[in-house]
Amino acid sequence: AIQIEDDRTGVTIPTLRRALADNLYYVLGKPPDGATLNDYYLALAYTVRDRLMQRWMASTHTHRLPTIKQVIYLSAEYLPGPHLGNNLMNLGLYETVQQAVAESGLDLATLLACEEEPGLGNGGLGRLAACFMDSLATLEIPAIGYGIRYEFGIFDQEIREGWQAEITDKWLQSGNPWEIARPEDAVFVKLGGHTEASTDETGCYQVRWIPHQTVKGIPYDTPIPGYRVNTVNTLRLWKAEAPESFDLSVFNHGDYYGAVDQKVISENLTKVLYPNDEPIQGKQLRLKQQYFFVSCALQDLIRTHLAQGGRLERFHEKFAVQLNDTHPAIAIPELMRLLVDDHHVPWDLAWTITQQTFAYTNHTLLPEALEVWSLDLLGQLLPRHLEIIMEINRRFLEDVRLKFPDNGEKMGQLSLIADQPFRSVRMAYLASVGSHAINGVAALHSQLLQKTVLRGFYDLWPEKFLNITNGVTPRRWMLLSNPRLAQLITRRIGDRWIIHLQDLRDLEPLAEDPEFRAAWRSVKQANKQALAQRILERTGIQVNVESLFDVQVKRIHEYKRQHLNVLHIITLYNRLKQNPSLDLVPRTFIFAGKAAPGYVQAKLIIRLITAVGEVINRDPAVGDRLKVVFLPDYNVTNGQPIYPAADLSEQISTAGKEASGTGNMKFALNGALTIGTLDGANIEIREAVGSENFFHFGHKVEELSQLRSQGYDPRRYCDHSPELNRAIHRLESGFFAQGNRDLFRPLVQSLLNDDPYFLMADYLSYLNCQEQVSQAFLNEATWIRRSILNTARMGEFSSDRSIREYAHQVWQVQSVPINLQP
Ligand code: 26Q
Repeated sequence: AIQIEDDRTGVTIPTLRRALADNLYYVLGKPPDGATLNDYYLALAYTVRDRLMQRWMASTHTHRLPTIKQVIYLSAEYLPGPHLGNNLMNLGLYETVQQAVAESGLDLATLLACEEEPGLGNGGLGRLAACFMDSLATLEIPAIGYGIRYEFGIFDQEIREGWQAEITDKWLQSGNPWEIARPEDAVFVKLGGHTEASTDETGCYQVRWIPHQTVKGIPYDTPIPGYRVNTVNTLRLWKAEAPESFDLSVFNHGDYYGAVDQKVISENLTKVLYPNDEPIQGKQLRLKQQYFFVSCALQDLIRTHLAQGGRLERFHEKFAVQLNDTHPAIAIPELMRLLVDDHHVPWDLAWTITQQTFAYTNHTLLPEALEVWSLDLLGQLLPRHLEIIMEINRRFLEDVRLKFPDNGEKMGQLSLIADQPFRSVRMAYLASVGSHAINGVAALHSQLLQKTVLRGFYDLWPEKFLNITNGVTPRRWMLLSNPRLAQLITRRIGDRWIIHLQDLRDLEPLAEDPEFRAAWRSVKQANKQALAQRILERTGIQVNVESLFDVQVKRIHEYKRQHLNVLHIITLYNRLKQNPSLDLVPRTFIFAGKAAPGYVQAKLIIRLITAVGEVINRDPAVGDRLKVVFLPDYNVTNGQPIYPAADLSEQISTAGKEASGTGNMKFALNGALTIGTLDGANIEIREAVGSENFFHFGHKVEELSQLRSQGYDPRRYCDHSPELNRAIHRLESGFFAQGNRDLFRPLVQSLLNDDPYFLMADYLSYLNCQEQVSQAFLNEATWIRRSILNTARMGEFSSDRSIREYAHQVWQVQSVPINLQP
């Protein structure tokens, strides 16, 4: 056995201080006096990483054993947030390190602030992947997350003259202490070219794929430790590089500059994350990214499985592979190709293995957000996969025909290939036929999935379908981001809630305790104070901490209806202008979120929020009764102080459009009350916390389809509501745009002419509901009571619960405690 240096594992304050100084000197090559704050951050990160290493290696070793089933999460996006604070917390070293660092003359909070978060995702889906990785490790479930190591993650957002400006994200610029490159585990991925069929010596039909290009995938591993357990799982992200020998000599015979060009082209593959939270049509590079990481992952799995003496017939007994939406769905034909072409497994057996291996999670019903790839593009980039998809489809449609012999329409409806507007592969259908389980992410969403997008598949295989409602990790979203509340709770009910969130129930009786309510209020006020400070620093706006903090933070999207929130604000402002002495409950409206760079209407919504803020915030007649804040650059880091400070959570999407939402859970867990539509997980949150502790409004899904079928006319609502009319008129008049009547015209026109997201139809209900919110806020004791009850009843929205459901109902995997002294 190796004698492990105490300096790498010890956790006493003197040892930690020595380790910090050693890492600074020997890893970073800096003397204490010549070191920057970032150097100290890096040295501390290495010190913490050292303390994960033994557990990480023991976990990796144990998880490879052939008898142990492992979860493989395939996701094009991950938003883990900064690692240092989280890893300190999970290791149980937060306080000790805080003190050690202080004794070395440093401040932990300052060092934590140095970390650039990996913004390797757009929003909910990427953050969900990160919460799931945390819960998998905490539940001691063997897991690997595979993804893409984008050199540039989601852009940083600045607000310039009220508009969003995008700045490239350079998260790797000052070094990433959390990853370890494993060039020895590189794999090669083929692209383009053509296929050749032949019959081999034994008379076996064989297909060879002769690629146009090959790229090399280099894995970078990041440890994902569970909370206070030995399990440390791996997030393995792939970077594309040019394979030196191949392209540089063989294919480019002496063309040195051409060879360097090839290198640049290869390395572009993982250069940048697409900053859209819905698909962009026909981008070849995006398909390359998807195929690249999926092929790297599957080759990695097959190689380690075979190296462990595993047999390919048993692949699905060793690995349960989860597809995070259709982004990795090309994994289905890729596994078929690897099994059939490279490992000579017969088609039928390969198909059984494939179906038993994969499960698919759908995250959207929006028709414009369902991924399709044109046959042209697929055929150019992945000629063999196109053949395999056609063969999967041929066999599938033959089964359909036998099952519904007299129903010719069925085949066209279920075909993996769409004909309109161009011949393309419907990736959700491919994911569905290739998987043994298909789930939506909230109860309503799963129901609608079965009734709409995947109806035909539900009719065929109802047993494949299930719901698994999303959850969030209470470690990052309570313990780490809301330490004041966490401490108050732990003092009263102990600390088991951190891993058994249902224990929060024990807070229920305390909602009646005036002393506890006062303590709860103090925590909220301190959190509001802290957020107010950040608002001042980042925007220069002074907010009233006694006002109701009314918060909407999420990607900017028409279906999420940030502009409905704005219509409410304008209405309150109009009332104030009409009656300056109006007794209005003071509110601070806080927005944050990024708009896709090419989504013009979303960017205009940001401009609308800042414009309304510019007028209202400096109107002396308003005073500190209304403030409107747009906090720039919403991400995990900047989100953490927001949830604990919210009084009211805005979850106001058009019913049927938000698959689940997860921000809604973070707010309610931290004691905010929700104003929300009956959409996504809002419905389950309302059931859990009690309808008397949740403000719901708006049309339901069925009511909206009725409105639609009756010929929806948004202008009617304007005619019937003077306040709505006045709010729209304010917008039209250029009042918030220095008289420029053109600026917000596109928004106004959309609302009056189509209003595809039914803002006009829900306006009145929203306004009335907001009035009830204001009245409720006036009664402090009952508001706090409701706040406590929200937290107390949110236990089921832990991602631990979601992962337990996946483990039992989809993956058939067990916990594997890691023994450090074997
Ligand atoms: C696909 C192809 C090409 C370019 C971009 C994309 C792409 C990228 C990201 C498509 C979709 C996304 C992200 C979707 C997303 O975040 N969905 C959210 O998932 C959450 C977790 O389940 C839900 O809570 C949200 O309701 C859902 O909107």
